[in-house]
Amino acid sequence: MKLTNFVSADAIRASFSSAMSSMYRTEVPAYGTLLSLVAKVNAQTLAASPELRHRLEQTDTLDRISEERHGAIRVGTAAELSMLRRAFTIMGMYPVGYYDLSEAGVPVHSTAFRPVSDAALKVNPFRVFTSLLRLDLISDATLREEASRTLERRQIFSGNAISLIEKAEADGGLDADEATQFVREVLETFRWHDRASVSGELYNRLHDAHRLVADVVSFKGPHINHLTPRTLDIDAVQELMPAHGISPKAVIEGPPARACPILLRQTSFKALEEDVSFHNAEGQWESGSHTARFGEIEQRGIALTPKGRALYDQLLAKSREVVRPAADGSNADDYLSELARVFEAFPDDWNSIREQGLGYFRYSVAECFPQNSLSSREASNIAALVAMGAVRFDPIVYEDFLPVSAAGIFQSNLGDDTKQNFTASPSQQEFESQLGAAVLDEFAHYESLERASIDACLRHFKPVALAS
Ligand code: OOG
Ligand code: NI
Repeated sequence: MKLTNFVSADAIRASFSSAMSSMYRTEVPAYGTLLSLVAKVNAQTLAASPELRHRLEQTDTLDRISEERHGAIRVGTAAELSMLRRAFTIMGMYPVGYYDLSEAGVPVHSTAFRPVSDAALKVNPFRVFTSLLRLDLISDATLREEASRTLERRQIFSGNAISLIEKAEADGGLDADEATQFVREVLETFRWHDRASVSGELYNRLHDAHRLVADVVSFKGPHINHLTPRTLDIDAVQELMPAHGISPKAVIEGPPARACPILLRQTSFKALEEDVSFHNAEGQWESGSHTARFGEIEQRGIALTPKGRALYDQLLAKSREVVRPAADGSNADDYLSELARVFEAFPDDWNSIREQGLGYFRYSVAECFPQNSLSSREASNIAALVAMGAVRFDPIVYEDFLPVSAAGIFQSNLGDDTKQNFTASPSQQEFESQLGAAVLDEFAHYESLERASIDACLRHFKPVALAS
């Protein structure tokens, strides 16, 4: 019998996430500053809120917080996207959700590669928001053609990376040496290159069409453009950023501050202007600059049901009808107070959120509950078990992204003058065929997690019910 010692996908992901974080810290030192600031605020928040600490301990999710981050990349072709999917599969990361950003003036559509099972998320929840450029939305046909030829010529993966991906697929895994090499080789795809692969002249034309097109097409690979640690108090970090030499964007994206956090709140610091060089017609290097890489932080709250999400979308749209946040921050206070006012309509205690079917919860058997005090009717009814205190419930964390927030993050980093209109054209089917796989429906997934936790509680109490 052949003995194989494969490294688990979770372990490969954890080591990749950590390698990516070290690389980005060297490339963008402000990201390191942000990491220390977030660690400090998280420690203070936990010290000040024993209840939050207890909840995180009870749900076995305290340890993942300090390791937690997401990154983002933008690729140019279907072939690049589908090879990435194969690489991420080896790290236990699967495409979840479809995001159409064309509606928000950004010519991409996206998914998030992330671990999906509870167990995998606990080991390391690293995720990568991955966007595919939509050249079809660029109106200049000549430019479109040049961009597409440039993209066709590049290979964003090393030969070794591709061989290791193929080997893992054929063998069903990678041994320790191969896993180490795999992490090293795949990391190269995300590295920053300060020498553009196009001329300054073509760069300028791509840039004029849309800054994002220049960012995707002009370089050797899809450099990681930000990494985002998870904070337990985003308002505190936002406020402390300037004192640490980081200037945050004007407003935090997403819902307002609440006692019971919902979905996702995010803020970023502006992309840096970096020196790059372009070759000219004589084949010499000329210096120029490019703005793409930034830093971001996020605070995660409960995953909402379709009903809860519809209410969130409706309230967000309503507040933006009254005040649209200006990029320069001039109306930030007005926007935030309007947002807080409008969101009063969203219940802000866990039980109401649960009873009204707005959010997903994980149910678990309460410690030291005297089982024999239950009737069989009570033991088979989750609502009754909750009401009696036999079962506790904790919010399921939202592990995904929000299109309006993502658009805000894109915009603030593309330069605020670049608001462009594209015809909204969501095309999930096309995206899935470019990806080479279907994306997971996030609502169905959260629902199945909730359902499984309910079933486990009911199974736990069932023997008691039969005996009574
Ligand atoms: C991705 C922006 C979206 C988020 O956190 O919503 C994103 C990008 O700029 O490529 O990362
Ligand atoms: Ni992000």
